Amino acid sequence: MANVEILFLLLTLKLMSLQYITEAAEHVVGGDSAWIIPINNPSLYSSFAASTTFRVNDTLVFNFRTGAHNVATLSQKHYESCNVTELTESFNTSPAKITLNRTGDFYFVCAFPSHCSLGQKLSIHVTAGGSSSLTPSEAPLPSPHSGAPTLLAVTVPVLVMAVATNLLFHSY
Ligand SMILES: [Cu+2]
Repeated sequence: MANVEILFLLLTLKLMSLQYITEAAEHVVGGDSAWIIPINNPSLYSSFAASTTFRVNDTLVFNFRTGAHNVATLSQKHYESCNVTELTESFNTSPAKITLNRTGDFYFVCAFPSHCSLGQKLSIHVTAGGSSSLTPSEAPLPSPHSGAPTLLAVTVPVLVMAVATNLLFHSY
């Protein structure tokens, strides 16, 4: 009897974890290259944006040397022309974590002189979350850029072990 309970429990936890993964992901901007002037790879941030799916409630993580760069949001017009005198918001301490709280386009630059025009800029398009309409079996695979699944991979088995141990203890 205990085996059936454990199996059911495992299945429930598995489904819960899948549901959780679809809710929000963390995207490390530029991956290992982080947030820099992309001298050796001018398309670093446009490629990153093109290869990543951004959904509402996902988080962008900008890693940079505090004091050497920053992250600022601004309008599309000012983004295109790298006009860093008209900023909406700026983040000066690394890591800058920015939650994508709406759908649509987001524009980021480094506001240090000439960094934007040298390519330290990122524009992304955010789409609706959609997790509530998906059943876990239909959920997309977690993004390789996401931090959440890594954490879950550790926490879920530990949780399962704890509950399973508890069940076994009570059934004997
Ligand atoms: Cu910079």
